[in-house]
Amino acid sequence: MKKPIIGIIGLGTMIDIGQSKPKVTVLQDDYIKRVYEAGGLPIVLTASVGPYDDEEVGRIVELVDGVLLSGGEDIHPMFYGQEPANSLMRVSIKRDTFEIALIHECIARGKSMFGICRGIQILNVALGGTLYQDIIEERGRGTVQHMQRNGSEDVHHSVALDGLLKELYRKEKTYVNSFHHQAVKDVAEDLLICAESADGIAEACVHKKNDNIFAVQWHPERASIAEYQKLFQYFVQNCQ
Ligand SMILES: [Mn+2]
Repeated sequence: MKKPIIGIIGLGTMIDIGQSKPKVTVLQDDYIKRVYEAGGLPIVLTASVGPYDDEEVGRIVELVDGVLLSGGEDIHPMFYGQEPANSLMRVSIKRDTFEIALIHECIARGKSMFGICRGIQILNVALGGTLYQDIIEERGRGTVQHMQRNGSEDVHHSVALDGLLKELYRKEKTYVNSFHHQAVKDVAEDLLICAESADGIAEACVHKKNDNIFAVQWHPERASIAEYQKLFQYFVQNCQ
């Protein structure tokens, strides 16, 4: 069987290379490795140029068998009808624009998608949902800690599983790592929440009409945990 080609979105940033500080597109190797280990062929997509027009986005989606929506910057609240709050961190309007177009194009062409961290948030926003710009600011300090201080190989808070995630994991509760200060607030109509933290934050979702489109709020790419790799295997299988 031919290996599916998986487009993964890189992050636009500045890095130090010797004496210069060029703007580059970077992508953590963890995403690339996990996709390859699960049987996919990873390629990096970038929002450093553009905005791409509809035809260009269409050509990119034609080329890939699935898209991994990776983690990264905050999402600009203009895309869900809000003004930026003081707690908002670095954003990339170019990347938001590209990913929203990509999500609609993937849905139109029946391509698989897997969202991680920022990925669940952009999927929700693209489909009409809203976000907490900052969980602590909007929900208070009584919430679960979603920005863990220990390493990403360690799991941190529990999640109650339902639907797709309950089926994949064959249990009702598990522990995940957590590195986010934003989260899904109003869930888009087409999405179904399938994991939730103890404070009621949406931690995973699946598209109501296409279960080949799903996303998690944690970082399964950062640790070699069998449960985490199951998500990549499910995604890559969907892409075949
Ligand atoms: Mn969390």
